[in-house]
Amino acid sequence: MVKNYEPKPEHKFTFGLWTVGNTGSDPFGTDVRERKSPQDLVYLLADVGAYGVNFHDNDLIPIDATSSEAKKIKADFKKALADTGLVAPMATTNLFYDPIFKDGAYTSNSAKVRNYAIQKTMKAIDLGVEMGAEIFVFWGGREGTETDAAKDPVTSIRRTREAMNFLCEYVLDQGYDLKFALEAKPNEPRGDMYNATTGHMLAFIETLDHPEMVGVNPEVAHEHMAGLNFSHGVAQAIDVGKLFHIDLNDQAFGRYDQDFRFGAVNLKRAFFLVKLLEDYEYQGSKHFDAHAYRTEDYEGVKDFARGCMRTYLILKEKATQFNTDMEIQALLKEINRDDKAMGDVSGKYTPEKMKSLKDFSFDRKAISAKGLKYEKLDQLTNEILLGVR
Ligand code: GCO
Ligand code: MN
Ligand code: MN
Repeated sequence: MVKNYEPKPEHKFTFGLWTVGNTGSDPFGTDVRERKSPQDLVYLLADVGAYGVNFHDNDLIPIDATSSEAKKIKADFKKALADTGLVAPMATTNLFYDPIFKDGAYTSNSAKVRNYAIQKTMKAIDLGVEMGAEIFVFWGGREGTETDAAKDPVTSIRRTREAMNFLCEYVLDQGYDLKFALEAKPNEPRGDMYNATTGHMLAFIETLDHPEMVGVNPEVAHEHMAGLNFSHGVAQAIDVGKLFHIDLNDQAFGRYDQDFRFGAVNLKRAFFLVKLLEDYEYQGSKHFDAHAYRTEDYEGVKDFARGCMRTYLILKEKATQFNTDMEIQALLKEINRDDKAMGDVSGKYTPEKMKSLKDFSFDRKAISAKGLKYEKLDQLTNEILLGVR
């Protein structure tokens, strides 16, 4: 049987202009691929079967473009979307590239820089909405420090809150149907960045004036850079209904920001992530925020993009296999078996339950003597992934 892992619109696979448009430069070397226009990147994405394309304001319109240049670029981009049927579900602001943001945007010590950043974001929101975006991502690439002598961290958090509150009101005032998704990263390019993980972001969101408008955009590489289990952060976001968007890629722990193809480094972690997203029927875009190796030409960029989507779909199939494997399911059932004796003592607090729990006699030794069969469960998982089951 020839398996079909063709990406389809319902999978909602998206790429940023900056991902397939990455020219392979790094701090040690210049471009290895020629720069392509936004519309050419849309055609490339259509060619590999993607559903949508995301962009920073300046991926589409250079920061110094005149209004007539901007008009032409927008028309060309819209034509490419119409020609290909691709959508542009997410947009964002570049608040890190231009030297004005060398010490941050919303957290800069300069009131002019902070307000320029808010102005730039409002314009980026207008542009995103014009192209059809429903999600607006905030990644504060320069919001942090190299030395904490420079900024008071509490003030920085308060400044970020002030900016987010202002921008939420802006969206409401314009009557836009747009939600915000905050993306955490622990470091790079700054020495340390504020709200460093998805967990920090989730806590911060609850302090905003309109928390209902704001969720998270967790990224695999960013939590791996922090040495964390990505699926656990995503689970926390799912649990509180805040997984508005996701950045899929891969990254070895303890390395620089690698932005590898999804599943390129740690297939098992990728598997548990896909399984989590599928088990909980995540409905948002699956955005691949990654780029091809520097060794590649544009054929290699297409291999990279196809590989991201194909790996996701293969792992999705493996998740179904895991969920229907009789031996695995029997083990899981046994592990999670209801314990009738606990019915009267657990659940929501009542004085009666509390009393029965306090009086209950637990056979500690018998409970701990039982093996849990996780070795077997994990080996069966590996065998599914290795394709021998
Ligand atoms: C990074 C980030 C960015 C953001 C992008 C959208 O590590 O550079 O992941 O790629 O996702 O700026 O906000
Ligand atoms: Mn990243
Ligand atoms: Mn990202």
